[in-house]
Amino acid sequence: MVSWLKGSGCCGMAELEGPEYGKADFVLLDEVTMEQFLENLRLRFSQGRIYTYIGEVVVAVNPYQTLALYGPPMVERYRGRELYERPPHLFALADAAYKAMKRRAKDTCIVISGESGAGKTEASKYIMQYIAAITNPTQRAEVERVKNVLLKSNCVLEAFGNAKTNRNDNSSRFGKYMDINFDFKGDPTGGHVHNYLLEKSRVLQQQPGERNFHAFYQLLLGAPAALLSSLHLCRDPSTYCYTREGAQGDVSGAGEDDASSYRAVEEAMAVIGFSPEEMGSVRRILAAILHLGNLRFTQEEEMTLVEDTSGVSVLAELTATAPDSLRQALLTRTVAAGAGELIEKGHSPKEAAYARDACAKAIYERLFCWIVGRINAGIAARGYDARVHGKSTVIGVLDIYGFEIFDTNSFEQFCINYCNEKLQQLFIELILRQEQAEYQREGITWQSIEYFSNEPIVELVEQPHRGILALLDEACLAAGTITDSLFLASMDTRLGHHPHYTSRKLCPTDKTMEFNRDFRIKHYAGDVTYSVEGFLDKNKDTLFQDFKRLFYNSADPVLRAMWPDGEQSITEVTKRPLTTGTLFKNSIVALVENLASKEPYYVRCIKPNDQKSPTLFDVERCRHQVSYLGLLENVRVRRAGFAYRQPYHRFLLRYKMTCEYTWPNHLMASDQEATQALLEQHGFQDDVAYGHTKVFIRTPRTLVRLEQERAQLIPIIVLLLQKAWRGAL
Ligand code: AD9
Ligand code: MG
Repeated sequence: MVSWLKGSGCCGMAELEGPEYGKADFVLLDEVTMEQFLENLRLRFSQGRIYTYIGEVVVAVNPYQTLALYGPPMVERYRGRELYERPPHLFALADAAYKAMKRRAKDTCIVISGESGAGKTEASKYIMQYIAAITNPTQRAEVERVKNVLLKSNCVLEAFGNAKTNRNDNSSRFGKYMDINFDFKGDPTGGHVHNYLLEKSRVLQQQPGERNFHAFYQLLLGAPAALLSSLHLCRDPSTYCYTREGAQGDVSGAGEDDASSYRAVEEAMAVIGFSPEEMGSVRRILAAILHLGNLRFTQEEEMTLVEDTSGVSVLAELTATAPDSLRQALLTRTVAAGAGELIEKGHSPKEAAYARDACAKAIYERLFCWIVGRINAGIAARGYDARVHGKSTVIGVLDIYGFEIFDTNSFEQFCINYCNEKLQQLFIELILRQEQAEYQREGITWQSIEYFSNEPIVELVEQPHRGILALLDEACLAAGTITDSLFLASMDTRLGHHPHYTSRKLCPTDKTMEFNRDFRIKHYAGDVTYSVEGFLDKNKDTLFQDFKRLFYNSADPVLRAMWPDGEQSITEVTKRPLTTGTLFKNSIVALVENLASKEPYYVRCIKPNDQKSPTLFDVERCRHQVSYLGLLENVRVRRAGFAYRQPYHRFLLRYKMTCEYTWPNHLMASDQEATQALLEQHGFQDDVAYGHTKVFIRTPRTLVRLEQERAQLIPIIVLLLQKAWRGAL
């Protein structure tokens, strides 16, 4: 009896009280100020309470330590529970998304955001792990297979898409959206991964202290000696230009991890369904990229030559291409000379080096996309017939790069930040829409809320014909003479009036920007100065048709499958391929449409410090993140309507002891009437609204007062119960 009273089925709510625990939900702050928000976050972080709600949004602080928060007992604690019944947790959110999907046959999605190293990928894995743990109670073999493949896919995606950066040892260098399909019983039947903008420039170059993608080191340090020798590789990553930086200093200390990861990835690939031949091709392609990076070009008389010809034969062997064709693709390019005529144009050594690098990036990107496609084939829902099995529902999990402001920001940051603008826009819209939908469902009048709209910033980037991406495409289409700085000049002329755009020319006194190089966008998350250098090149992303044709003609079926566009001849390649910026924009627009069609759940991750310390709470770093994630605004939106809501029976379960009409049990016709009587006795009638199934409380203060009353009564009730017990004994 005592434990029933203490628990009241609402352990999470217990955290709403004591100042020593901090507030489990930010809507309960006395005042919505940045200082109070940060203090609450700090207090909870210092106690290992890394999760806090804003209504149904989970704010998660990276603990940088292993916490006993995710094992089977925790899964059991959250299974089937309502959000507020237990302390805030990712599992509670995953359960809420799962329940909505199962009970109401709603497609749901979980959007995880935050900056690099904030814990997005870890969160996405815990969510998947939870869903895997609570499904398939009858152990159906096919469902187990799907779950296994879904979980294993992370390991493979991380090997090829993650790298060590200065911010995160396992940084995802691509955006990931994974759909998990469920049958009418709520068991996973399959899934699909969408990947976004892999940071392929990393193949060529890394910042000091950073590494190339894990897969290269895993191969070099983990493959058996005989295999390495068949790939003409040696163990030492510093032998290869593309992995040399990553082999410096303490970075190479990751060797043992790489070797064991190599085995784990091989095993995961086999489970997913990669054939031994396919895995062989993947290894050869990785090796080919490393060899390609070591090719050097010289000039003799008028001719450009490859310095070390043995490199070409090794490459030809690994890519299953003819050595002569390979040499030709490296040293020349075919151009259409009009009237269907083709001429061969020799590269200078510099051009050949550029083409080599473009080729290496393209091979890796296509390899990555092929692997994602192969994973998708492995997790595709098999034998699922909606007519027989009922409608399939989906939970989507989005783990995508957060807002980035570096010392130097380039085209990649521009794309990533545009993506974040779009997601933020969606976040505000959906949070408001969701609130509105709930009020409507419950028959409660809703007043609309003023909020900051970042629409003008989104338009600045994506508007057809006038936005930055359109001007960039225009510059890329222009004849060869146009340069990055001319593109900047055209933006200055056409966008100079825009309130969110500026540059040094438009604001000559601002010495934080360089003439002819920088422009600045006033993002919702803060001002970001972009260097225009490389914008044209990265957007055009030219790869000569000669390489595409070469690989299309490869005898290796995997490599060949990656280059379907290599079939076209030069004269046919008249239509320019879409640019990187436009492709990215299209994929993000589609993503946003997809998310908007689902019921969203949000995880907002915060990185407490840059030292990966489990104890340090860097207030300034956190302030910045809270601000650009729009968390205060989120709290305000939540409080502007009704800060708190609860089904009647749960509300009574918790507060019935505070009212004579409801304690120990009410005798009224409905829980709603009893709730009404309770709240009126306290004089709270003007601060509440009664929905069809839930009571809505406008201000947190009312709830706090109820909580205080309850806290005062509990010891008295416990004492009375103990007395009664003793009497009974
Ligand atoms: V990036 O944008 O991909 O660079 P993420 O994905 O936000 O970044 P990630 O999930 O990779 O960050 O977390 C970074 C590191 O923080 C992990 O490798 C863990 O060492 C650590 N981390 C994150 N979340 C947790 C957690 N819940 N428990 C323990 C954690 N450690
Ligand atoms: Mg990540």
